Amino acid sequence: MMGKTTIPEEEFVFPGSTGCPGCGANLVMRYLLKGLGDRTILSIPACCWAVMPGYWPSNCLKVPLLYTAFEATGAAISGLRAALDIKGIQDVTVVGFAGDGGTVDIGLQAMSGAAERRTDAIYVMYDNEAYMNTGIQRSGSTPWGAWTTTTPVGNSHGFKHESKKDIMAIMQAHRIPYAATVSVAHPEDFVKKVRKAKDIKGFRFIHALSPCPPGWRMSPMHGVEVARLAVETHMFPLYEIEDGRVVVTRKGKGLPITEYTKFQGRFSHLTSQEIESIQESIDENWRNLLAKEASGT
Ligand SMILES: Cc1ncc(C[n+]2csc(CCOP(=O)(O)OP(=O)(O)O)c2C)c(N)n1
Ligand code: SF4
Ligand SMILES: [Mg+2]
Repeated sequence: MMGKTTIPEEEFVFPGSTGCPGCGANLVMRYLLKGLGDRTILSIPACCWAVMPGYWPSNCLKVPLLYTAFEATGAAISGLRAALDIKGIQDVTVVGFAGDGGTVDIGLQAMSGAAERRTDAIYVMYDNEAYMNTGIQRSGSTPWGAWTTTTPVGNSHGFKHESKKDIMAIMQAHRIPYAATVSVAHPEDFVKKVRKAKDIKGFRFIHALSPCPPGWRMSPMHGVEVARLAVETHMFPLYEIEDGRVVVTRKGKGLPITEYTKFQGRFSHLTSQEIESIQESIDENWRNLLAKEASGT
C-alpha cells in the first residue's frame, strides 16, 4: 500500500511561470518552497529563474525575491542575512537560488566566501548542466560527452571533453554542516532534505539535477523520467553530507547509462566506446561514494 505523502498541499509557485514546458527548474523551486514555507526570502542571479517569475506586475512566486548580478549570490545572501539579524528577524530562511553556471563557475568565489563565513543561509544550485538562459553554452557542470552550442559536434574538437566539476566535494571541503543532492523524481526525499536543511544553522547546500528539455534535446514529457533514470543509473546519486559524514539515501538499481542517455539528443552522437567510457567513470564515482559512506567521510 502506498504511504500518505508528507508534502504540503500549499503551493508557493503559482501557474504563469515563463519556463519552457517540462522545465525541471520549475519543479525544483516548487518542492523547495513546499519544504521551506513562506517565511523565506530568495536571492536569484542571472539565469532562467531570473526570468521565470514573470513580467512585472505579474509574479508566480509567493515569496519575496532579490535579483542580483550573475556572480554575486553568495554576497547577496550574506547581506540579506546580516540585514535580518540587525532587525532581529530570525524566523526567515534566506535562500540563494542559482543555476550551475552561476554556482560552479562565475559565482564560485562569492559562494565560497559565504560558506567560509558560515553564513546562515541555504544555497540551492539547480543544475541543468549548461548556460541555458543564453542559449545552451557549456558550463563547468556540463558532463563529458554532451553537445552544447559551444561544444558543437562535427568540428575537430567535438562534444565536451572535460569532466563535470564535483560541486558536492567542493562544498564538503568547506566543512559546511549540511549538503545534499535532490531529484525532482523523488519529491518526498527532496522535501525531507529541505526541511532538514531548514532546521540546521550555518551554510547549507542543496544540489538539484534539473532536466531541461530544449537544452538536453529531449521531449518535455521525459523530464521527470530522465531525472529518475539519472538516480537509477548512478549518474546522479542521492546522498547527504552531514557534518562531514556521507550517507547515500537511495542506492538506485545501477541500470546501464544508456537507459539515461537514450532519451537525450545531447548524447546521441556518442559511439558505443564513448558511452562505455562514461559508464566506467560513473562506476568509479559510485564506488568512491560508497567507500566514502563506509569510511564515514
Ligand atoms: C557577468 C555576466 N556575464 C554574462 C551574463 C549573461 N548571462 C545571463 S544568464 C547566463 C547563463 C546562466 O547559466 P546558469 O547559471 O547555468 O543558469 P541557467 O540559464 O542554465 O538557468 C548568462 C551567461 C550576465 N548576465 N552577467
Ligand atoms: S531553457 Fe531549460 S531551464 Fe530554462 S526555462 Fe527552459 S527548460 Fe527551464
Ligand atoms: Mg544552467
